[in-house]
Order: sequence, then C-alpha cells, then structure tokens
Amino acid sequence: MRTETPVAVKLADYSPYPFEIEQVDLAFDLDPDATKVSATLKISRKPGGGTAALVLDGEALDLKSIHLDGRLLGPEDYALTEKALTLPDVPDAFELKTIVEISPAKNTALSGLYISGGRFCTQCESVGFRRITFYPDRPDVMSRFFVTLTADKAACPIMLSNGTPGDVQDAGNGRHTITWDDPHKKPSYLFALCAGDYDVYRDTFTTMSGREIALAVHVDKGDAPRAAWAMDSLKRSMKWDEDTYGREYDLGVFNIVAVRDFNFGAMENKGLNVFNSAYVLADEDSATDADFEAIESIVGHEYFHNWTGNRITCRDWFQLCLKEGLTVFRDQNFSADMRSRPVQRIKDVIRLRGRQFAEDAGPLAHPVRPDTYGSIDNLYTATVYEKGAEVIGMLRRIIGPEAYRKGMDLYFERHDGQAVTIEDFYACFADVTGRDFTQFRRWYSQAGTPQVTVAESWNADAGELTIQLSQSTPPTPGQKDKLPVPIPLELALLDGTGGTDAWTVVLDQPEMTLTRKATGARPLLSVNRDFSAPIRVERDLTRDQRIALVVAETDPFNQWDGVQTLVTEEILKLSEGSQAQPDDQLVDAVASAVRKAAGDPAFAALLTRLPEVGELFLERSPAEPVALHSARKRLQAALSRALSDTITTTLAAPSPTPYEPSAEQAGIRALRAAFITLLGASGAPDAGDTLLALYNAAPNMTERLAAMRALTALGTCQARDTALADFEQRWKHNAIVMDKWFAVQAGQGTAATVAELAAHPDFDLKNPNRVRSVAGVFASANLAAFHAPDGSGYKAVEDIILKADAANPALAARLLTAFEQWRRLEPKARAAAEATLKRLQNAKLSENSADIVSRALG
Ligand code: 0A1
Ligand code: ZN
Repeated sequence: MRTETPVAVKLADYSPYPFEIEQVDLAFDLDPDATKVSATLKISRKPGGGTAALVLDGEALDLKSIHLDGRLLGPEDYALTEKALTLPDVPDAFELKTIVEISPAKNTALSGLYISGGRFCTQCESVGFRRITFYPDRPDVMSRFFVTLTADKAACPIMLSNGTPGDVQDAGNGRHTITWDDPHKKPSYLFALCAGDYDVYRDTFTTMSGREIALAVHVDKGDAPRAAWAMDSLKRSMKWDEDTYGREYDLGVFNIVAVRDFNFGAMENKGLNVFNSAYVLADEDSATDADFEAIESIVGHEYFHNWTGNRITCRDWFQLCLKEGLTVFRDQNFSADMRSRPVQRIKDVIRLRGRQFAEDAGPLAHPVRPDTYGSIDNLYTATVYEKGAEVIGMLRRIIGPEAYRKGMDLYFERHDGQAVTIEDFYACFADVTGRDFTQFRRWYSQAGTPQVTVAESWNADAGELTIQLSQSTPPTPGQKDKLPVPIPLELALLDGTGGTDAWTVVLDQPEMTLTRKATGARPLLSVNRDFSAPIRVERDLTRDQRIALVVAETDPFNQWDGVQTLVTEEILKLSEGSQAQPDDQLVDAVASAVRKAAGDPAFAALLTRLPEVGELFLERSPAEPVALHSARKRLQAALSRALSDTITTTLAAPSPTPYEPSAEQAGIRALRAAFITLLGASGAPDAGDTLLALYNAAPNMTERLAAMRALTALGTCQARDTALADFEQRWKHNAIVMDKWFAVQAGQGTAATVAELAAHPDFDLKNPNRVRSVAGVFASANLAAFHAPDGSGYKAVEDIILKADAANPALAARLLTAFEQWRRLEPKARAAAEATLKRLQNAKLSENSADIVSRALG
C-alpha cells in the first residue's frame, strides 16, 4: 500500500484563530511508559470570533477526560479524530481541562515528549506539542504557561521547563514536584520540559542593566568539563546581542540541556534550549576546531532566537525565514566578530553553494517564503535558513548598517510579544528609510539562483570602463517566469598595485550599463565582492585573465573565489579525459597563492580547498560524479606535489601548545590539517607510513581526524586499518566521537562500506546522529559512490531509509533529499536513481518521506 502525500497547506488560506488562550496550566505526571498530562486552558472567544467551534490539534493522545467549566463532557459533546478534538458548541469564555496519557518511551519520532539516554525531553517545533496535549498548535496562538512536573526523585532529581522555577515539593511515593512559570507569552512550539539525572556546569552572566542570570548546561554524567566551551560561547552570545542589537536577556535563569537523540542541531525553547549533544560537548582530545566553531555558532543561534523568534515569533510556518534567516544572519555575524570576518564569509558561502544552490537547482527548489507546503518538517531547508540569511545581508548592504539597526530597533519595539509576517518586518525598514521594499521582497517569493552576466569594454582614450550587467533567474518547479530582483553588487576597479576604487550598485533591472573612469592603464574589474549577493556570476574571461585578477584582487573573498573558479574550470576540463593531467601553470598559480597567504593560515587552508563533487556537479548536465571525483583527485595530487616542501616544513613544526580553541590557533591547525589531506593525496608510496606517524603523534583531534581521513582515502592498506582500529579502541565509549569514525569511512568508501557500517553493533537506527554519520555522509559527501552507475549506492541508502522511516519520518525524509539531483546524472545512474525513487514511491512511507519522493520525481 502506498501512503498518500500530505495535503498541501496554502499561505493564502491563513485565517486567525478565533479564540484567545489566556493561560495554560500543564501538569505532567512523568513516567516513561505512561505519562499523564493534564492541561487547563483559560479560553475566550475573540471579539468578532462569531460562533466558531473550538478545534484543538492532537495526535497520538490517549484521551482520558474532558471538563468544561468543571463539567465532565461525554462523547456526544465533542468529535475526536486522529488529528483533532472539536467542541462544536462552547461559551464565549470558559475553562477547558483535558487529561491525556502518552508514552514517551515508545516515541521514536523524537517529536513531542520522548526519552533520550534515560531522561525525559521534548521537541515541539513545529508540530510536536499536539503529541503532548490537545491545543491550538500554531505559532500565532501565544499564551502564558504554568508547568507542574512530578517525577520519581531518584530517576529525575532535576526537572526543568520554561521560565522561572518555584520550590521543589515532596509528592509522596518517592516522587517530587515543581512548578515553572514563564511570564512571557509564547506559542506552543517553544514549550519544553527536560527531566532526569544530569551533571550540571554552572556560571552566571550579568546583563547590561546589572541583573545576574543563573546559567546552567545539563549534560550526561561525567561530561561536565566538556561543557565549558558551550558555556563560554553562551556568555559571549549574551554580551554580543547586547552590544550589537541592544538586546538583553529577559529571565533570571537560562538552561541548556544536551540530549543524545535529536533530529536537528538544537532548539530555542524559551529559557530552556535543548541541544543535540554533539553541539555542546567539546575538548581538545575529543573535538575538532570545526566542532568548537559549530558549538559557538549554534549556541549563539539558539540564544539569539530569544529575540528573533521567541519575543517576536512567526504568524504561521510560511514565515519560518522571518526567524530562521534573520537568526542565521545574526549568528554568522557573531561568528565573524569572534573570529575572522573574511574566513567566516568564505565558510558561509561554501555552505550556501554546497547545499542551497543545489537545492535551488533541483526539483525541491522553493522560495525563501513558500506559499504552499506539504509536510512542515521538510521546510527546515538551506533555502529558508541560508538563503534567508543572505537576503537579510543584502537588505543591510542596501540600506547601510545604521538604517538596518534602526529598522531592527523599530521591529523589536513595534512587534514585541507578537506573531508577525515578512511584510510586518519590511514595514519597519520602509518606515525608517522611506524606501519601498516591494521589489526587494521578490527575494522571498521567487525560487532559483539568479545569474548575473558581466561584460566589459575599455575605452583607452576616455580612460573609461563600460560594464554591462544582465540578470536572469532560471525556472523552478511551479515558477516558470521570473522577474528581476534587486541585486546589490559590490564592484571595484583594481590597478594591480593595491589601488582599489570600490562602489556598490543595485542591479534591479534585467540589464544595466555602467561606466567608470580610471586613471592609468586598463583596470581589472572585481565583481560581487564579499559575495554581496547570493548569485552566480558569469564572465567570459580567459584563464590568464582570471589568474591576473586573483593576483590583483584586494577583497579576500574574491581572491579565494577567483582560485575556486580557476580550479573548478580545471577539474571540469580534466573530467573529460580519464588520463588528462593538470596544467602546471595553473597548479603553480594556486600553490603560490597558498604560500603567499602563509601569514593568515586559516585563509591559506581555504585556498587549498578544491570544490566538492556536489558543487562541480551543478556545472554539468549530464553530470558524471565518478569522472569528476577522479579529476578532482588528479588536481589534488598535483597541488600536493607543487606544495610538497611547504607541507613538509609546516608539518615538521610543532602544533601550538597548550591547546586553545582560539581562532588564531584554529587557523594554524586548519592549515596543518589541510596539508595532511594534501599529503595523503600526493600518491607518494610512503604516504601511508607518514600519515600513520602523524596520526599517532597528533596532539589534538583536529589533526588526528585529518590523518585518519587521509589514511582512509588511501583505500585498503595496513596503515589505514591500524588507525581505524586504534581510533575505535580509544573512543568506543564516546558516541559523539565514534560518529566521526563512522562518518570518515562512509565519506570515502563504497556501498559495501555502508552495508558493513550499518551492520556494526554500534550502528543504531534510532540515533539520528549515527544514521546521518553513515547514510547522510555517504549520500551527501561521497557522491562518486552514492551515484555509482550500477545503483549500489542508492540501494545501500534505500535500505537504511526504509528502516529509519518507520521509526523517525523527519530523519528519513531528510536523507531522501540526497536524491534531489537525479535528473542531472549520466544515463545509467539516472535510471538507477529513478528506479529507486519509484520503488520508494510504492513503499509504505511516512507523509514526510512521501512528500520528498513525490516532489523529487515531480
Ligand atoms: N528552530 C531550530 C531548529 C529545529 C527545527 C525543528 C526541530 O524539530 C522538528 C528541531 C529544531 C533552530 O533553528 O535551531
Ligand atoms: Zn533557528
């Protein structure tokens, strides 16, 4: 039997909820198998609310009783379906009390109340609250919550919810009870509870108005020392939001809880952020610098949601980018301020191009604010998050930092405590600038990555460069014709000796011609500096012109991007012949850029990076991942040989001690790790021994993992086996670190490797991190094997998806997005991918997964 794809929800159908929920009193009698939830709602009909029935969402709830103003209702008073409870006839103001029973231990979907690592926790965004109690589970219904938790004293010495705690009271029978009061009205998706036995890492933060906030990070027993960096990141986030946006924290306590089983990175519940433990725990032995960086950014992201998401939330889920795009923009700037701004920009763009550009170029493309969706869980996409952040960045570039800050101040002042729309947000910027953002808002309604074509001509007599710009956006599903969007383009004329004449234009027409005077010889034109807009730039330049531009470039982003373009073109060329060898001149140019950047090792490390097959893929149709992978390897080997002396000298120097997770030290290690990778790619006969020696001597996880990954890339050999066995032995008791062991192998091996890893005793289908580290990494970062022409890669992933889907639809649906590029593939892989998708379409899939499969095929 096949599952029907979900019914589409439409933005145009929005209508306000007819009732006000003035107050919610929730009482949980926590038990893993049978938790009793009693909910008392003070409800009043909104003025003009007519005679509408009261409809409450509810799923997988075992209803025990309903009282209306103290009167027990019978089945004749309400209608109960699998998705809702309807009371057709209710007064204008009343109190409704429902009692339901749920089973956290059986909840494998990780939405609603579940158990992870033996402790209770919740995940309510977007629609998990309805799996806890009957409620209008939509973000525009905001209410005051009081939450009473009762649990076994021994199993749950700590019981947390949103807001401020009252005193713990004895409840008899070895149980105790506590009430949490959240003074801020909130939507149900921000509700959370966590209860269990934790180790707690505590600290305090004094806000700009002098209030002392009690901070606590709750982790597994024995893990407290590894929570220090998360705490440090939290305190820096709190200070940054005060300094940069004037936003102060608004409760007396702020709690973080780390859980092992979590579908996403973390969740911004009011005053009680719940984190995937991979984004909380770190120390030099067990975490890489990339892990430290990710923790800093995610802790910041969730904290920043307190204002952009919680105090002001979304009217409906179509407005998801209102909180997510804006909050990603805020966390990216936090990271840039904590570290190097240009390096951060490059990393943000790598992520955007790798994930969002791919999404925009395939069947799952959708606007930043879609006007229809099937399954809400599938809307947490790179487009909503990453492109959503780029759009805020463009807004800021167009109006300038001061007007941006004024607009944000007005937004906070005008909409505090409300659930609003993108239109409300832009009205604030229109009011402070007097500008009209109607055309700008096309960035929210049109999918697809705009392409800007740049042509130039030089008039030597007039000393004038004429620049012709044109834009077009390719068709995407459901959107054939596109209108021009306003594209802020940062441009500069470079004289080759460091002289830079920079300015910004907003390309808001299909075509535009500019002229710019220059003194002296013909200048070089630098376009989309700092990646000022999320576009693809098309320029007809020769390789020599591109090299000259890289040499003359004064914008670090464009310098890096110029190298990326050069190496991309080279790999694409190499992929046309299996024996073709890289051009020496090109390799030397890249090697020399790397050497020149030695003073900024984090930047130098990025210069050694070759685009991933996933990015190269987008430049070809039909695309041959196997040929692209092989071409990429050949260029990597050539670059390794060209840099061999530099690599040897750099790696012979000691790694910085004592270890600090600072940006400065991380930069030095990033270059060391990049050189370890290149060393492995050299093709030298002794590479295995050298890498094993580096693996054994590595003083931190960043370098150890780089060595293990490089060894794994060598294929089957003794040195690789020795390192993998050693790593497993050392870390078998630490799941987060073991995820790396699984991921390294899935990222380099074949379908057989995936099958082997899935058969490992520590492979756990119920743990999203573990499933992602095998199937997710294989399908998104090992494209030559995933898209193997014989279909073996698809089969390996299909087997895992089918099993995962039965337990956790959100997880399986996300894995399925890896199929999104199937139409672009060479004929054999394409046929195998299509056959797989069709098989999946006929399987009994969850709504989430069916939604992705039908859109991918669509
Ligand atoms: N709002 C969170 C992301 C998130 C979304 C959905 C989840 O479960 C279905 C969990 C987390 C964030 O942006 O961090
Ligand atoms: Zn978020």
